[in-house]
Amino acid sequence: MPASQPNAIKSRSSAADGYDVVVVGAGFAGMYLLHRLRGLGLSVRVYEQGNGVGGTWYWNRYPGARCDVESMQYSYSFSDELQQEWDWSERYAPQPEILRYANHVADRFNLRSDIQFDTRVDRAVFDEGSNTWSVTTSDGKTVTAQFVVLATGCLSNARMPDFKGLADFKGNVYHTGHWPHEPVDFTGKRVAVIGTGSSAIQSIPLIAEQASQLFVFQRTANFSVPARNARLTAEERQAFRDNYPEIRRKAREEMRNGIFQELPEKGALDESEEQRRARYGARWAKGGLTFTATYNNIAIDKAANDTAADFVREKIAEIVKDPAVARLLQPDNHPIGSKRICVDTDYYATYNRPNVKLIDVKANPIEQILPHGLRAGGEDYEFDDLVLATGFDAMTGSVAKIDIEGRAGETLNHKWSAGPRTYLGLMSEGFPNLFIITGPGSPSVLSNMIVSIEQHVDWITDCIGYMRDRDFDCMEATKAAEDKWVAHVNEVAYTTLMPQANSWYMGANIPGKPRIFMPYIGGVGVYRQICNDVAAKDYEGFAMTAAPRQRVAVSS
Ligand code: NA7
Repeated sequence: MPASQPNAIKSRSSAADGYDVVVVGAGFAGMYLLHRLRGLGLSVRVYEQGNGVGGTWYWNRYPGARCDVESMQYSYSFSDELQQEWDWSERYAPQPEILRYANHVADRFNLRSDIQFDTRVDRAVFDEGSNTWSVTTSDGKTVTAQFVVLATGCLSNARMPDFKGLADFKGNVYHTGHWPHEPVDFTGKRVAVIGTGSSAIQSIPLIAEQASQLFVFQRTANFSVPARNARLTAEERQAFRDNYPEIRRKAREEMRNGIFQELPEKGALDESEEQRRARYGARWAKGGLTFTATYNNIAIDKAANDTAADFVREKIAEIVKDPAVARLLQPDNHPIGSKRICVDTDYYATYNRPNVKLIDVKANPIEQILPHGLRAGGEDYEFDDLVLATGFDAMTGSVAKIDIEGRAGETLNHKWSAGPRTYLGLMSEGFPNLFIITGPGSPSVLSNMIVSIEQHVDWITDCIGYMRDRDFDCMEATKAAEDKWVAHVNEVAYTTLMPQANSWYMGANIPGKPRIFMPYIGGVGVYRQICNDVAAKDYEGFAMTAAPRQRVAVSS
């Protein structure tokens, strides 16, 4: 993919008249999109509510925050110089390093001049007469743009639980997704963590090292596998760099989740108990997300899935000394992988520390937060600081915060009230010229996000270029194409075990949110091919029209 292109496309507008494109969010999606659209010669404004670039990696600064995709793969591929020159220090990059990388990219490609920080997009209204959007921001200004692209992220709307008494808690309250920018020191403090998802599992071992007492309030036990994180050697980095074209191609085209890895050839039940144990043992020793790729049917066959789940449950029993605590930590209500498995460093062993106590809040629900602790199951727990590792209103939460009004005054929130509806995850019928990056109905959170982001950005850029070349002003998903896609996304999801869990993929973590399996599970390779075919057939399933009117500004 070219890093930049000649200014061959007509830019309709300057800032005074409005922009060609408004982008919401300056995470990895917004940054790359800005770079590509500039390459087309378009005027672009990016609005970012944070004070810097990086999105997810700007906000999630909790102790131990780390990507669960290996750093050599969780990185942009669009610039070979960039991937050859950036030195990742560890197998799994820690959050500060990913944020440094995001800042490096912003500087290297000179992106900041078109990003307005500390500014939220509050409202976007489509004008059917001019085929443009009016975008209102938190600084009270309104600009117009032909296109709006939501690069708002899938895990960016932190969910504050509505515990009774939370506002009266006297100590510090931290949400993992809104962590302070200054270091937080728990030394000598009594700390409570609510939640045992990925953020909790990464932070608990580090908080436990500092705190005098740590209470972990667990509602649902999660499967976690060791990261086996380590420093990357120069040879390991070079092995990737030498083979990047092939590794990236395979990740995009051949791997369902966009992560280059060894693919399993067999099903779990095709081997003997002994062979299975050896294979699971080898994957456990290697560490990382690919544990669930030990066999090719773990995601679809419950009996196969049980063999992997049992292996992890046995490991938990081996690591955790107190059998009652081990039992509580053993997940028992969902197939392994139907919630994103966690990747940890010393998570289960942390429960062997004398200063760590696990409390089951499924059996004994949290009744209220007290000024100096909380009450659960009739028992009071006293602590100084409270960490909410309670997750996100995932995939749709950040979109829903923007008041988006499409054709005939219809709002996106109203249209999506029974669950998100998109064509290819890219557009929703009734909302012309509005693109979503890694939206519901695309592989997004089931994949290496950067692989999916690059694919969406490239597709959208090509599409806008196509429209400009042909003087199309307006593009919209058709209802028929959208209905068919929604049915397909749903149908594929139900061929797997994924919908069996009360996961954030299903919207199940947010009270009242419709239960729809939101991401597309067909795999990034299949999905890419579908998107390419649609484009090759002149954007089949999208209606494109030209409006007979004067262009306000034309630049070469
Ligand atoms: P997750 O995975 O959504 O985890 C949130 C955790 O918080 C989970 O254990 C929840 O239990 C728990 N939770 C939420 N609300 C409550 C209440 N009211 N009471 C008790 N426990 C509660 O979010 P993370 O930030 O850890 O990870 C998100 C993704 O980021 C992760 O999947 C990776 O892809 C990276 P529940 O399971 O709902 O019973």
